[in-house]
Amino acid sequence: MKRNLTLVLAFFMLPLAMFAKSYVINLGIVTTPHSFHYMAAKKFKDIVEKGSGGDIKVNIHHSKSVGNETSILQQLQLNALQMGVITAGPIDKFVPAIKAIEFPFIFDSFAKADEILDGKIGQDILKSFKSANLVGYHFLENGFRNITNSKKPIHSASDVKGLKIRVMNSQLQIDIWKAIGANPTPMPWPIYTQLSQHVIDGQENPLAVIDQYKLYEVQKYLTLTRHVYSALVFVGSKGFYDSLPPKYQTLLFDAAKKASIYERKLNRDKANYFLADLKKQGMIIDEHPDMSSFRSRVKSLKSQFSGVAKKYLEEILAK
Ligand code: EAX
Repeated sequence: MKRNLTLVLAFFMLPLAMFAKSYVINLGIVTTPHSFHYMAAKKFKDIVEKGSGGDIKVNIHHSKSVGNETSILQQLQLNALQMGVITAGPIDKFVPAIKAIEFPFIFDSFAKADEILDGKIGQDILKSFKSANLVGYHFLENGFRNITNSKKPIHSASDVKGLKIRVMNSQLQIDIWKAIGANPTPMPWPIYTQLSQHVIDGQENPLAVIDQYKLYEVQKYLTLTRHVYSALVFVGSKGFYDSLPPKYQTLLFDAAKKASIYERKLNRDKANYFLADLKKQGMIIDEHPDMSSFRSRVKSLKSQFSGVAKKYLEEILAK
């Protein structure tokens, strides 16, 4: 009798299982599988595929295979891609509020960055992504940005004068390096070739990125300016998010949070390694630049802020 009941139940349950809706997330990043961006995406993939019992499949498209970060954001708006791990810089054209956390020298430690990004200000900025038809799931970490160049040692801001410095596709980043005295050129990542061909003299990125992309082969000088705390964001398509049942909406937020916390730890645990490796690779490193010369040249940029970006920046500076 019991066996018959089991067979009857299996008969009716099987078709239901066959009709369980499945979803595909195409996730775009511009960096290689050696990057922290990729490691975060892989952790996200593992959590989502396991948590959905296989109903959701995540495909990671790395190494700029689906376009640069600005293009990935445009595709997310159209639900042509469903997720991305994107650097905060290029996001500011879509979500102006995020400029507030890209301002120079507002964070002097990882703890301070976490306090703001995981606190009310950061969460409110993430919520504002929906007005750009995007979902801001969670902040993760690129790291503190430092300047490199192939021409000369940079100790103070005056040494930057006239250098062609590549910056991210962000008006704020252009303005920062103009104020410091450089000749900034916005350019999508990656940029190794342009550096090797001396189309540009220098660039600025966290130590992990400088090391992982072997920029020490084409950049002789590194100055530890730590001028901007560079956040990454798990960004999603709002159209895709809205198509999901609530249980999977929750799963994506939970997976993005766990993957972000995992990636921040990876990045921070290796911070000393990257500096040591860059020294070993022969870079000439100024570990104690004249930071007041840099700070004094960028503080007036606050006057360019308006709207919510200004509101959040003032709140951060008041903390
Ligand atoms: O890792 O475009 C950039 O400079 C960003 O830092 C990107 O995340 C490279």
